[in-house]
Amino acid sequence: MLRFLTAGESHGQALVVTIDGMPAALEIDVDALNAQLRRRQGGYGRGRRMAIESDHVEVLAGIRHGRTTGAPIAFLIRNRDWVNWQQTMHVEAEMPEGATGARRPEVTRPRPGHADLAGAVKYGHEDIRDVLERASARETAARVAAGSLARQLLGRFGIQIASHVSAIGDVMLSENRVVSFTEAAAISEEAPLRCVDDDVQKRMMAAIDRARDAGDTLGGAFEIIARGVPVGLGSYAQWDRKLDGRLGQALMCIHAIKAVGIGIGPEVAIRPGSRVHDEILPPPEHGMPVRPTNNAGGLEGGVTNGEDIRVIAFMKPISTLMKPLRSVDLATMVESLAAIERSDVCAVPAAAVVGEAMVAFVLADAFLEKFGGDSIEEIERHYAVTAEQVRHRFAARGTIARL
Ligand code: EPS
Repeated sequence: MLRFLTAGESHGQALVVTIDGMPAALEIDVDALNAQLRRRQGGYGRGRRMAIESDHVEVLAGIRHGRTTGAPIAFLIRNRDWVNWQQTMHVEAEMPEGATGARRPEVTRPRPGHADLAGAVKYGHEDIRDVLERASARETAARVAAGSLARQLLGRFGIQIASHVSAIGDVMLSENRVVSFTEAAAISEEAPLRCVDDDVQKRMMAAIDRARDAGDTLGGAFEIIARGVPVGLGSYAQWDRKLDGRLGQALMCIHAIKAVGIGIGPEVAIRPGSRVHDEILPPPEHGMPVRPTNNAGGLEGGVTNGEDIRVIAFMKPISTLMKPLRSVDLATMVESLAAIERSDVCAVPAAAVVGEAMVAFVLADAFLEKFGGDSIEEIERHYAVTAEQVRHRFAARGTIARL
């Protein structure tokens, strides 16, 4: 239903993103969208690039008089850093007159963990810059723009998304600490790592400082929580319609994410069934049965069950190390230290914002599948009919139970 494609190099002129499938007549708040881009730029442990950029979208298509038209939407996010890179990144075959910045040497020593080696071999590049420019996590700015649009569609129907950082390296929230949506949503944007526990956050920052001093990097984990998601998105009926699988893909494809869990995630493998499955209890009055726990993370059989969606993603440490690992210079095939590119020490809080955007996009896609229409008005009608159907079903059962 919804699709997006991005283009752009980390140090090229700009990132572009095209979003197809957004219904007509959705009011768009461009400031709110830019606020999401700003959130992505933050977090303790980021490098100098984020001091250069001030990401914001220029709307090129698909929005008129503040509302979507139903046509594809296109955004442009300029790279301010472009002025420093024109001599290295120019599009023209020959360096154009007046190109600014510095002419940087070719990158020939692949960084372990990055796409450098596999990408250079796959595409036949001598200069690894042709790989790293596109493999860079800079691209996630474009995803946040697309996801934030999806988020505004979801918001129209009362679905909200928040996240929190639960681990940086081996510093983490205690295992049984369940963070509610309200707690995650209340985290101040000023919180350096967007962790709900101040003491843990201080220890996380100290761990980042230690990694920086050692020329090393750190990964971590973050959780995304979506509230207000109606029952019945996704389906158990076919593999590619299972929403947990679709969310897994959407998070796994974020740069540096190596594992994803739904609900209590890998913990399900350890606990007995009696401590994994969420019991189903009669509602106090009428309506859907209630669930005293949400270990399933709002998904059973690949279908939303009306509880909060909870997904956790695990990020590896960034692969540019200031104290580089061993590599091979592909120009000479001699062992040498990996290349050093300007980079972050830790980008987990930024990845969490990207995670929110990707989850928003997948949920909006599934939402349109179930309640779809070409305009907001049409979708509202479909949504209202389904909500009434669910209400009616349980109201009727409640009556029978009382008899
Ligand atoms: C990023 C921009 C990049 C990096 C980072 C994410 O900018 P630069 O390469 O100019 O410093 O800060 O990307 C990586 C860590 C990576 O390995 O690609 C951004 O906009 O988020």
